Amino acid sequence: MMKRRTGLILALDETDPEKAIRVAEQVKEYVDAIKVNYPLVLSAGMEIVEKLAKLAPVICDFKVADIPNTDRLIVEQVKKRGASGIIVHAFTGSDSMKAAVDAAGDMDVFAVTEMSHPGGKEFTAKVADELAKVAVDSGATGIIAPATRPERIRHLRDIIGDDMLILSPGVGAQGGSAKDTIEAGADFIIVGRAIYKSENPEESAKKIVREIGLI
Ligand code: NUP
Repeated sequence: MMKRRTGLILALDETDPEKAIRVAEQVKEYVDAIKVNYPLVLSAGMEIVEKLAKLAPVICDFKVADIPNTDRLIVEQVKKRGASGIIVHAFTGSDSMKAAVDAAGDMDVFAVTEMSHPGGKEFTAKVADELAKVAVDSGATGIIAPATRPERIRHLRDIIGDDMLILSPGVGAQGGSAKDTIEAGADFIIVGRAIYKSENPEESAKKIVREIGLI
């Protein structure tokens, strides 16, 4: 299970591969992990995961959402590249979730519950409690829950208990606050644009880490 020091995870959605590496180097001492998503991988290729894994643990936010066999094949490929974690959708059901967790072995699996953007309320919020239960039953490491709605983090924490992790995106550009998110029970906050688009990513990361207040 990923270790918490600062409580900050960088969402590196920068699509210029050189700039992405530069930002990762600038902030590596302030983050517990670097999350990569399709924008960077589609621009830089999966080799970027291997490069970043030398700087910090890497979580692949591929929101895997398929039948069990395909989920398994995707997780195996991500694992081969040296990632420490992968994000999957729980709405595909317990068999797909279980296949992802089984294939992950010692790699962390995080299940998406309620999404952080306004549209997240239209569908995901309505079934988030059940999605969280699927995550628990499948043996996932944790869930993704919205920093834009701290009260929902509190509620989802009650469902999953204290043994699983909560990773919360939505701080900064989407309007959530680091402090409120941690106070609501998140273990880690995920921050993208507020760091990689800032004039001084290092200073911005440092400021957020201070606001989280763990170190
Ligand atoms: O519900 C979610 N909300 C969300 O923003 C689930 C996610 N995985 N994310 C991701 O977190 C999103 O795809 C992006 O990579 C990151 C947030 O980035 P930013 O809004 O801080 O720039």
